[in-house]
Amino acid sequence: MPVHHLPGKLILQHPEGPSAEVLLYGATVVSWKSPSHGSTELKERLFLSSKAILDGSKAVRGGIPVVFPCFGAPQHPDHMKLSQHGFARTSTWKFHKTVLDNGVGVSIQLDLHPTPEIAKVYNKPFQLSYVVTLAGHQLSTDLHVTNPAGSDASLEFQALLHTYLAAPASEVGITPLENLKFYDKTEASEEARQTAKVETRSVVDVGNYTDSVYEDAPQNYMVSWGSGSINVRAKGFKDVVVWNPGEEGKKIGDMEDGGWNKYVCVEPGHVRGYLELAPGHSWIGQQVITVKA
Ligand code: TA6
Repeated sequence: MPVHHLPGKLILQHPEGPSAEVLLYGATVVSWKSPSHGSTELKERLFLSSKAILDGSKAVRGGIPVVFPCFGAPQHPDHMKLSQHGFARTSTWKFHKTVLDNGVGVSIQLDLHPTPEIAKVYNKPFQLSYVVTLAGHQLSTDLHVTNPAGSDASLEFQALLHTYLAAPASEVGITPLENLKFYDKTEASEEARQTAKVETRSVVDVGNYTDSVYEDAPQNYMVSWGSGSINVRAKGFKDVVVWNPGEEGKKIGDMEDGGWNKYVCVEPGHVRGYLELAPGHSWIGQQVITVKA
């Protein structure tokens, strides 16, 4: 089960057919092909806009962008020079090693450490590692954040895996989010966007423009539609974001025509409040995506 090294990207190839493609740019997984159970037909499980810019000049519209150290527009004093969703998804990571290649799974590690480019917008010590693991019907992505031992202060950050799951948006239902507190970013006023709501639906759809930040979520989600279902399990990510722009997607320059009908973003993250690491300490946020049907 080899790992193919191509210019600027890695391809993980499973002997039974599944594959994943990871750009060094942003450590962005841009493709994951896996069969449904009982079938050998490989299906693309992630959405990647046909208008996505892949030359390293802009965050990728699709796949699994890595969001660090801030989610959304920066608010923390350490983050005020950053762009939306931070610098991890727009930095070039380095291949560190093949972690596992045993015929059952293949796993690679990419690293991101401070660079002169990052130092222009962020001056805190950090070390990131990202481990991508491909198995027969599963893809795992683990983000490791370390505040180096020599650092003289705590590291405060947010993190999220901005996963674009390929699915017919008009048919999708996400469970279990009922009774969770959430913040609705589609509200017109900042005050309304900061006012907690409670989810009353047993099955959440994205038939309309949806941008919901669920706090203290169960870290185990089912994303289902007519013919398919995907399980998303998280660890270390206490919140989850559900996003689909609907017709608002027409305003997104690198969104293909009608692209918003082809995905739902289910994004495990720690985005309400900040994680804090003392010098020498680490944190791991993990997402395991499994094809169920
Ligand atoms: O995760 C949802 C979200 O924060 C939305 O508000 C929308 O901005 C989306 O991320 C995409 O952000 P981007 O910076 O990639 O255009």
